[in-house]
Amino acid sequence: MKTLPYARALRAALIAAAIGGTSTAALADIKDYKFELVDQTVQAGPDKTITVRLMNTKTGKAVPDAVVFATRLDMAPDAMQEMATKVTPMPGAEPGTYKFKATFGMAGRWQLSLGAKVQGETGTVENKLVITAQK
Ligand SMILES: [Cu+2]
Repeated sequence: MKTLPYARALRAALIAAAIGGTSTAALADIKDYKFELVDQTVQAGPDKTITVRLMNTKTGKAVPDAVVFATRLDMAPDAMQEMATKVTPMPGAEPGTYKFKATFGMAGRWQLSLGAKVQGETGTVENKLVITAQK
């Protein structure tokens, strides 16, 4: 009697593996997605808007409805990784683009670390983009 639940669990696992294998083969890879900046530069100062676009590099199309999160914005490109600023998501972006608000306290290069979960894809898109804040 002890073997029955085990057999059932094993069969369920095999079916899940078969389904999982089929669906991943049919879908794009998470590496086929990347972020790009809509504008490469911002003005230095408080409450500036950053707009990024999430692209599917295989189709060349922007990807709407992804769960996008900014994990960090700092001045690592100008050797000031300890100079970090808060990044706040903002609504109202066009489909496939994602907006954030941040204070750029200093002119120079800022690195934005982004992550995204794409519907129907396993894994996380992770990119770092460099934005130049101008005086
Ligand atoms: Cu700085």
